[in-house]
Amino acid sequence: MTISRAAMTMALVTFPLAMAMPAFAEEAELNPETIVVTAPRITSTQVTQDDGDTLATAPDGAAFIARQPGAALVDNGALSGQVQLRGLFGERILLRINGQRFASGGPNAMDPVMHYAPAALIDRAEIARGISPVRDGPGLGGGINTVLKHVAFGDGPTLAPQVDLTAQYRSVDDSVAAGGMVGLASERLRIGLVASKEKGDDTRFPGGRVASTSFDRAVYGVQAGFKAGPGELSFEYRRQETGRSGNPPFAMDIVYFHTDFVRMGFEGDLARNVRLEAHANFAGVSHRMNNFSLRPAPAVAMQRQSDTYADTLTGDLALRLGTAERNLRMGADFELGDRGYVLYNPSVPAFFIHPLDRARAERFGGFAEWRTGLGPIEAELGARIDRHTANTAAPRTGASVPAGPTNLALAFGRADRAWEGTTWDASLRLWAEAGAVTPRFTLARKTRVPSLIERFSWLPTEASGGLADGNIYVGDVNLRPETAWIAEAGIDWQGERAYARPVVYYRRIDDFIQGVPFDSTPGVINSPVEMVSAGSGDPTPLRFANTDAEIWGADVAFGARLAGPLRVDGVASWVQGKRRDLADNLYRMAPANGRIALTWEASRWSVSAEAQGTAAQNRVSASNGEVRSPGYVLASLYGHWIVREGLRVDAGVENLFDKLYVEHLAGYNRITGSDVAVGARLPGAGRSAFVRLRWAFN
Ligand SMILES: [Cu+2]
Repeated sequence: MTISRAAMTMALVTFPLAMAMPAFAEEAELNPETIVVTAPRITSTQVTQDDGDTLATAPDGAAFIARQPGAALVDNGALSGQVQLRGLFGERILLRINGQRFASGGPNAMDPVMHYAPAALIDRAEIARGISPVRDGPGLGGGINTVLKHVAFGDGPTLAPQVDLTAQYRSVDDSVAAGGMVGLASERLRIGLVASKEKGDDTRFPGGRVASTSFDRAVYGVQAGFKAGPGELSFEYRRQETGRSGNPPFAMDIVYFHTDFVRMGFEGDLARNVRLEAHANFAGVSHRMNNFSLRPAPAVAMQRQSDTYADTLTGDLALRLGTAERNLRMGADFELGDRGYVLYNPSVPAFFIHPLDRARAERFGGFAEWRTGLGPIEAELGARIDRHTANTAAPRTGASVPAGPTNLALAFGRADRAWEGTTWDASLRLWAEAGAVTPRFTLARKTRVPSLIERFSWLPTEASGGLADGNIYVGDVNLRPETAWIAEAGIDWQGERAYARPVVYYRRIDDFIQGVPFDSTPGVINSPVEMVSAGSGDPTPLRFANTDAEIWGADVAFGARLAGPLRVDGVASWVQGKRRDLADNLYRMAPANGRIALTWEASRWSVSAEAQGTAAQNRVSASNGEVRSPGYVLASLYGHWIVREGLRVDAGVENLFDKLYVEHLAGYNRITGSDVAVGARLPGAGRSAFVRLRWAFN
C-alpha cells in the first residue's frame, strides 16, 4: 500500500541510507507521470522520491507492479505472470530489468520479463503508466523498468560494507524466498554480489490444491562500478536458474530456464552540460518445457518436450546537451534477436519439428528529445525512427513427423520468409507545476513490430506469446506493425491532508494484432493448416492478423489523513477495449477494480485493513472464446514493525475470509487430477499468512 511522503518524514532518528540512489543514472530522469514503487522501507525516517512501497507476497515481479493504478496481473503460472498496464500486456509494454530490454525465451512467454525479477531482489520499479519515453525504444504503451538491489557508491575513500537482504515465508503455497545483495563500496569503487532462492508448493484455494503451480527459482550475480574522472564504468552479470515450475493454463510446464544477463555501461559528463551514456547488453535464454514431468504424464506417444532459446544483444549511445531540465538529447540504439524452438517426443528420436527455426529480428533506431518549458509549462518532445528486419530459416522436421506438418514445413521453406519495415514514434508531454496541483497531458504515436511468433509460426500450435486462450494459432509473414495514437490527461493533486492522482486516457490502435478465423469458412476443414490443426484438437485455428482496436479508461490513486495516525489510501482502475473493425471486445481486459486500505501508522509500526473489490467482467472477447467472470471482494490484514533502524518485519493475512474467487485474467486449467476442473478458470489463492524480514545497512 501507499505510504505518503508526509508519513515518511516523521523523523525520529537520522539514518544515512543512500540505497535510493540510482545505479544507472539515466533512470533517474523520470517524467512526472512515472511512478516509482519500492521494496518496503526499512527506516522510520527514510524520505525518498517514490510514490510508495508494495506488499505483494507473490514471487513474481509482475505481482509487485500489479497493485498500482491501471495495472493488473495476467496470471499464467506462479513464475509466468505478465503485467497489464491500461489494457495492454505482453510485448506491447516496454519492459526492462536494470534498463536492459530482451526477448523472452518461451514461445508462450513462460518467462515474461518480470520472471527475471524475483521479489527478494527488487529495489524498485519505475512505471511509466501511459507511454514510455521514445529514448527507451519503440513500444506501444507504457513502460516498466524494474531495478534490482545494487551497491551504491559510498561517501569516503575506504571500502565500507553494504547489505540488503530479504526473507519471506508464505503459507498458501508453503513457499520460502530469500535473497538480496551484499557489497563493498567507496566513493570510487563499488562491488557486490546478488543472490536469491525461492521454492514453493502447489497453491491452495478453498476447494483444495491448484495442481502444477509449484515453483523453484535461483538467481546469482556480480556487479561492479568504477568512477574514473567525471564518468562511471559499470559491469553486471546475472545468472538465473529456474527449475520445475508449473503453468496450468498451458499445454506444458517449465522444466528449466538457464538465463544469463551481461550489462556494461559508461555514463559521464564529457564537459559542462555534455553528458554521454552508453550501454552494451546481452541476454541469453535457454529453456525446456514438457507435458509429463510436473503434470500427470500422458501416454508415451503423446509426450512432448520443447527446447527453446532466445539471445538478445542490445546497445545504446546517447548524448545530452544541457542541464537535467533544459536539454536536447540525441541517441542511437540497436537490438539484435535470435530465437528458435524445437518440439519433440523424447522417446521417438525421429519425431522432431522446429516450429520456429533460427529466426532473427534486427532493429536499428535513432531518436531526439527536447526538454524545454515556457512559463509555468514544462514540455518534453520526442521522436524516433527505427529500421526493422525479420527472417527465419526453412524449418527442419524429423522423419517420423506425419505428412500434414511435413508438407506445411516444405511449403513454408519455399515461401518468402523475410520482412523489413520502418516505424516512427513521436510523443509530446506537457505538465505544469502549479502549487498543489500538477496537470499533465500527453499526446503520442507509438508502434510495435510483430513478434517472431506472430510473424513466422507456420505450424498451427498454441504458441501465442502467452495468450493462454487454448486456441491454436498460425502466423503471417506480412503482418504490419501496430500503431497506437494515444491521448491522456491527468492531475496530481497533493493537499495538506489528502492526495489524488486521476487520469483519463484513450488509445486508438491501428493494425492491432489479434487472432482471426483462419479463412472465410471457419469450421470447414478445407486447407492443410486446418487439417493439421484439427489433428491437434482445434478444427478452428486462428491466424494472427492486423485488425483495428481502441482502448479507453480511467484510473486513480488517492488517500487522506483522517485523524491522528489514521489514514486511508486507495486505488481504482477501469478500462475497456473494443475492436473497431467488428463488434467484439478485446481479450483479457482487467475488470473494473479497486482497493481501499485503512492504516494506523505510527513512526515504527503500522497495521492496515484492506478491502479489494473486483467487478464482474461481462465484456469478453468472442474471437478468443473468452468466458465471463463474476465479481468478488477480498479482505486482508497487514502490519509492519521497524524493530530497529535497518531491520523491518512485515506480516499479514491475505484473503482473510478464505473466499473462493476467480481472477478474470487467470487462464483456464489444463491439468487433470487437479482440484480445479479441466477447462475451468484457475481460482485465486485461499487464505494466506506471511511473514517477511528485511535487513539492510550501508
Ligand atoms: Cu515454455
